[in-house]
Amino acid sequence: MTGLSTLVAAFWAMLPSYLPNNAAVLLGGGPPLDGGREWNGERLLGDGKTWRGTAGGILVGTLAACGLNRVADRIETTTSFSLPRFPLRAGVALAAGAMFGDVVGSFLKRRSGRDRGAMAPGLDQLDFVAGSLAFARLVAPAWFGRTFTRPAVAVVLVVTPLLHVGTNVAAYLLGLKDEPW
Ligand code: CTP
Ligand code: MG
Ligand code: K
Repeated sequence: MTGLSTLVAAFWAMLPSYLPNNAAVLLGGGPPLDGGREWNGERLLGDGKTWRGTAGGILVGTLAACGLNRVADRIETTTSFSLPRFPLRAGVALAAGAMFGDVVGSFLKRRSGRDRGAMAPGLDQLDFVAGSLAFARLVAPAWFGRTFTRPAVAVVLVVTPLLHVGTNVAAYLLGLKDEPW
């Protein structure tokens, strides 16, 4: 595989992980996951993690995986790229893992005294990736091994923070998000 195909395949494999975060921003609101509960004087997760955003994110990521499978054939016949396909359990794992990683990130931010929306460089950009990869590896180990080779993981770790910063600045400029991170 050339460098470009590795990059494209790794990006494709991560789309069901990237989309839930953006979907949660658009669909979020309403009752928080933690029900307002506190731990040691700080919220357990905070008002930024809602049932609606989490469920919507998992649904959108899973549907994206199914949709990507449908267009992959056509892209492969018209380009030289070789794209991964998502077994249903892999799609669900990537989407749910992304939302889980993001929730763990918020949990850690609250424990370190950061209020909702506060920046946590590194954590903000990679918590959902860690969750996605961990869930996918657990639920679909053979598929994970084939899809996330070492070069693919390296691509993901470099490309994701850049994409995350880019999409969040865009969402902020569009007035969809309160902070540009
Ligand atoms: N969101 C949601 N449910 C989630 C994740 C996100 O409803 N599981 C929505 C919330 O409206 C949230 C917005 O998407 O405010 C932006 O997400 P994020 O930046 O992850 O949350 P923050 O508000 O920054 O909160 P935290 O400090 O806990 O990360
Ligand atoms: Mg945030
Ligand atoms: K976050």
